[in-house]
Amino acid sequence: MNPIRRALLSVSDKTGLLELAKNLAAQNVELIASGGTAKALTEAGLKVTAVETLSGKGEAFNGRMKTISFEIASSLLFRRQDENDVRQAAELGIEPIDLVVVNLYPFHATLQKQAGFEECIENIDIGGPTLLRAGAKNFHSVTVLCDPSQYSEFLKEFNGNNGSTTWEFRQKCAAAVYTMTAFYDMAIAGFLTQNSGAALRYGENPHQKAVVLKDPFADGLAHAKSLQGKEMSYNNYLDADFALKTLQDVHRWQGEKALPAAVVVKHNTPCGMAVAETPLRALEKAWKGDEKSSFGGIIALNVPVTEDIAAFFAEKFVEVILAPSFTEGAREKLKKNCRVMEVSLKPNPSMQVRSIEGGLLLQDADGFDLSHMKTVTQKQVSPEQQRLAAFAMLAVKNLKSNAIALCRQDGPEFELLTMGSGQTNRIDCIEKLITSRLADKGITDLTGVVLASDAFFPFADSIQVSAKLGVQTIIQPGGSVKDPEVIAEADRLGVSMIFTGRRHFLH
Ligand code: 93A
Repeated sequence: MNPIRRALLSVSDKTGLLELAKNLAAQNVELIASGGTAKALTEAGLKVTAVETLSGKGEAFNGRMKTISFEIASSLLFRRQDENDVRQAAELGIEPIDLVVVNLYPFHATLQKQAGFEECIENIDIGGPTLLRAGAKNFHSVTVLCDPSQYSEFLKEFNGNNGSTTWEFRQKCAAAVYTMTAFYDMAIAGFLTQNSGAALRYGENPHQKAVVLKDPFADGLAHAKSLQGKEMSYNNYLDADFALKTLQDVHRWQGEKALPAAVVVKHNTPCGMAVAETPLRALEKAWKGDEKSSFGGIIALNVPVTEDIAAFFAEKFVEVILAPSFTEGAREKLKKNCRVMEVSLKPNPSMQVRSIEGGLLLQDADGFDLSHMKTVTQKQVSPEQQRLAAFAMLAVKNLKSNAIALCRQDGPEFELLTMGSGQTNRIDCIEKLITSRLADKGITDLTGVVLASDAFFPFADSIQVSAKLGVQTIIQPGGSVKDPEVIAEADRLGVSMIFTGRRHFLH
């Protein structure tokens, strides 16, 4: 890239500004700046071009218009490597700007100090993001700095590359700009949603504020139609999300000839799940997955909810029912408070976002692929049992790690018998949760049952405990250094085992 010749500076936070500007000026870079920034630079004895020299107009509307102009945006946007753009820029009298140094009005700090509504609105920066986003789009030729913490690295680049920067640095800066404007806009969106009366009643607990931001580029639960009942709460959304995703997995696993399926979720945990010949049988079996917990649960069904199905809930308390549709009769029959939502069974390929302190984690959704299933033990697994094993794997995929699921089949019907999840080790999951839940339910015969684990067994002990319970078939991802030992133990105990090659941690 050519050396930086002209820089545009417009900063609210003036930290590090003078040192940066002095370094630029020392290399004969022209400094163009907006009102307050220009003042700070001039006072330090630096020569500055006022931004209005380029835009042709001074600040207006009490600062709402400072840098927004055809001329300035063009200086940032035209493609230096494109003959036509270069010719057009010359015709229009547009000179390139090679460096943008902007940081935004302190919207977050304004919110934090609990300023009034008008002050918050005035602190929505429009010109700053425009400059940054324009420069970032053209990172091929433009360097964009949106935070004082970037200045020292920039100066190293600038001084080490004859007054220029590397492509890698510019691309990294461009990504930082779009990250910053995304978070900036998210804060504004949260603020306005909260103020517009569209906020949730509260967050996870009554003292926490919360909103749902619907991704306009996706559909799915956040956009689902709420037909009746109380307003969806923050926790309802989280649980409903688990119920729907699990149901969508079951639906995919079933393929074209789908039987009725039902999922019961409690506290982010699918504790009941069944496929049966009638919706009522599916519901009954799913409900009995963990009868103690199903009370107050979230239900997802893959069939239209009719009056018959609604009657199932007459004596039961459930928070939310999700289904592709509901008949009028069913809606009348369901309790008034029960939240009723129409959802699609088609999974949404949107990005998964989780928050950590000071940031977000983004990842693709966890896809379900059992094409690499293979039996690794001497004892083989029949095709029928393989189908049950796949069902068990999809159950465990939707449980919080470490997770174990036990599933059984009765002809065309499948159900989650019991599960253990959210444990810090796998052996406790089987020894404590699974064992006590089986005892609770009075189940002693596990013939035909498949045990699924979301991740590999690091030791053979889980195999021993499972076999002691009577488990004869296991499905797990495999991939442990101890796999040979685990397989040998399964062989010794006459247990059959399938490896899938795909782990399903859920944290
Ligand atoms: O109100 S604005 O959105 N309108 C603008 O045209 C504009 N251009 C830059 N705010 C604008 N800015 C922001 O002003 C910058 O992002 C920066 O935060 C601040 C710098 O103003 P000054 O140089 O007058 O101190």
